[in-house]
Amino acid sequence: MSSSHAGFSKNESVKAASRHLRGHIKDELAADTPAFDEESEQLLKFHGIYQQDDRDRRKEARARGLDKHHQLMIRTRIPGGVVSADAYIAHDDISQNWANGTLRVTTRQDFQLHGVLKGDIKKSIAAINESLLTTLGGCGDVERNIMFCPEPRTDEFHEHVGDSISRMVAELTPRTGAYHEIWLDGEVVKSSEPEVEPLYGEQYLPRKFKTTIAVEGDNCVDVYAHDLAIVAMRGPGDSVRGFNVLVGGGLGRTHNKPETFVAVAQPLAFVEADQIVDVAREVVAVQRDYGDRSNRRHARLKYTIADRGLDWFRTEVQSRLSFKLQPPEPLEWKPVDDHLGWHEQGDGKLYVGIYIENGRIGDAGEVRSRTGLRRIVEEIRPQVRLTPQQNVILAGIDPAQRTRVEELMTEHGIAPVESVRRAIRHAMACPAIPTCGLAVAEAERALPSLIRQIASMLDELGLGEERISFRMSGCPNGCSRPYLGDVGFVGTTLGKYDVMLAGDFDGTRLNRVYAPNVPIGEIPQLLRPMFIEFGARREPGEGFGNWVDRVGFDTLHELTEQTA
Ligand code: SRM
Ligand code: SF4
Repeated sequence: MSSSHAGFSKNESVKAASRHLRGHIKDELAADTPAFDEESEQLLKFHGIYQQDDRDRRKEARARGLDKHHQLMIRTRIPGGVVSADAYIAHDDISQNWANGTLRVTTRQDFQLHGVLKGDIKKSIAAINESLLTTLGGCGDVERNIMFCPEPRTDEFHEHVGDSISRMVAELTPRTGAYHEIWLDGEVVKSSEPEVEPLYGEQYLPRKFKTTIAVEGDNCVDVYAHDLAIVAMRGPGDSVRGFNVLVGGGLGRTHNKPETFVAVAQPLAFVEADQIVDVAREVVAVQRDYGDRSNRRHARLKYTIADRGLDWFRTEVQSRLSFKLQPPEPLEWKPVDDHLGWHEQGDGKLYVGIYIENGRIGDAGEVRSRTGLRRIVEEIRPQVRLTPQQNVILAGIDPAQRTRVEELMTEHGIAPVESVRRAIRHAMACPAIPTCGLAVAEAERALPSLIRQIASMLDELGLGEERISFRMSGCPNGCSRPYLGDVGFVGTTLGKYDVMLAGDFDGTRLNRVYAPNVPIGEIPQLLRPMFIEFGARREPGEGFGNWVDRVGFDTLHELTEQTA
């Protein structure tokens, strides 16, 4: 392992000295202070906890000579986004009792709870664990939540893939007694045998690592954004023929730092159905051994592969396996399915995908999705599934219960997807201000108004039924995957966004900056002439991003100047 090299970033020594993620979190937790120190802040991430402050209250605090309003964000790691009714209710309770009254569905199918105070963190984590979920590995330099297409299916194919995912989760979850000791009052391990962390060692990974699993043909999990992307291929009947494996995707970048860049995952290999867990482990292990531990901005797998080459990477992974990697197969994608609305799930039951604006389950004005979902989950007890588009699926509903679910939705202002305008349905924004410390612009609070203006404009131009994706991030880190949509809005400073175009709805191609630093108020008028030209000139069935990519930015500039 490269852990003996000099020139490590500071985080590396914090991890190495942490005794498998213990540090002094336990002592700090017991101390009567509003916040954790810097070292604990880094280690807490591995436990699924981020120390934040309420940015809306910074000014007021400064004016009154007070410290920041410290609070914590908890991220529960939810493989494939599958949540039992009990776990849903537990999270809803925490959101009411100890967090800010909302539950946030993330772009990686997790729940986030914001605004938890230090004094309430331990009971919150305990309640999550009692509901049989964990926050361990929600953040930090380890394998993050493993995503999977959330469509509820009970066939053999899904069962087989589900089993591979469970084994992968077990293999890639950090092994440490620290989590139980700190949060669940587990016994302190005092054995004379040292605790062994077989995969991550003492220093864990150089950086976060993200894995997703798609079902052949459906890219609803945004395969190309991932360090490791796995595509399950169908065989005869309901069998799994094997998996295509892609590596080295990642969307984070930093303004004015050209050494940081966005990259799409590239095809690595095809492997047999029973080989995927070994491949996943060894891909992670190669990144553990060769990833850059001196510069955290250059530490994701995409940089290891850019520096050393994909062929080198394949050879290195191959050398650790007892079977032969086969050449990757070409992939074909059907139009992405967001799995919203009512559907049969193949076992006589129904599921309904419910649109949640920017993943924020809360009670605001007419829309009371928090109370509404809570009542449905308590009464009907469906399984809940969180989608990569920040929405919620309720599964396993008896056809006889459909009317009741619809009644409760209406009563709480939860719109059926058919009445959600397309532009709104296909939009996503990251949390940004006030909770995210890295935000330079608004996102979740700015998009609702902008997207309604855009939706009205599209209606007016007869394009209201078009599937166009709009994704907004409050900084270039790209948490709402803005670089993989038809249109990306990437915050550059308060009130301004790079407008990115020429991606596609199915997330197979990166978009590019069309207009930098556009004030948010000017975005509708920037887009309007493009939509007019798109409506007039596109080929039948051609999507907006594909059309922009085909005509090119130069022609688009000329056309829009004429139209404007
Ligand atoms: Fe993210 C950091 C929110 C998905 C790239 N992300 C953050 C933090 C934790 C800010 C921080 O480090 O202090 C944000 C917390 C905000 C808040 O107040 O809640 C944050 N990221 C999110 C979520 C909640 C956005 C959302 O709208 O749902 C998503 C949580 C996912 C989860 O459940 O695990 C989220 N983040 C993503 C994605 C999309 C994905 O993974 O599919 C990306 C781009 C893909 C990638 O990783 O390359 C992403 N987040 C980042 C980065 C840039 C990483 C890089 O390689 O440069 C950071 C900053 C960092 O790590 O230093 C970041
Ligand atoms: Fe924060 Fe930037 Fe991620 Fe948005 S994209 S949540 S602003 S880190």
